[in-house]
Amino acid sequence: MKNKKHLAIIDTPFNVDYSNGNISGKSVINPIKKIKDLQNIFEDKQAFKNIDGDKIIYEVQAILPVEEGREGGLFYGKTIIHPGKVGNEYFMTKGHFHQKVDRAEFYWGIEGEGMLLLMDKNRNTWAEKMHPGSLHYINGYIAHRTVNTGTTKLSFGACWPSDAGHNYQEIMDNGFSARLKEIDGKPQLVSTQQ
Ligand code: PAN
Ligand code: ZN
Repeated sequence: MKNKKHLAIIDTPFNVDYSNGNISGKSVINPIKKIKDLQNIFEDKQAFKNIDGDKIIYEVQAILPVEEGREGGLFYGKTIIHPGKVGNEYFMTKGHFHQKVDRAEFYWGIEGEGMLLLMDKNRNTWAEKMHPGSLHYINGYIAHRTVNTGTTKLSFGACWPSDAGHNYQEIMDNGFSARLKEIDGKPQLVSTQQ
């Protein structure tokens, strides 16, 4: 059979706009998380109820060139977290361990200011500052959540193995052992452990 790609110059399948990280190309997916999708994520239940459930908290653009769960491929994504707070806790992602828990990931800051919250299996939590140009290696076995601590949108890129999967349940049930709150006008990590 004739190989159609032999000696062929083909169109670039995907493009990234380096001013804002936007991804274009066929089969870019665009899941959106609204406040109503983030039940039990934020601490202040009253402040949570007072926000319109349709308010968009974060959006993802992702390229999944192979089927999710297949070993050997890579996924590429961009996340935008809008600025804002629920009470004094900044808008953030749900956060997850990978389903295949040893799978690692790269994140890199594109726009805005934030923090990458990381937690190991023993529930030790720490945070890395995110800003345009910051680069973060997230080892396997480490839960990760991103937080917009600024007043403009936080955008960051990500690349992760196609068989990593997402374990959201662990975080839904037990959360991280610290929350990022605005205290005295600046972001501070506050322990949730007794
Ligand atoms: C990222 C995240 C993305 C949204 O692509 O999936 O930032 O965060 P949540 O998945 O926690 O809602 C990633 O870490 N992929 O593995
Ligand atoms: Zn991940």
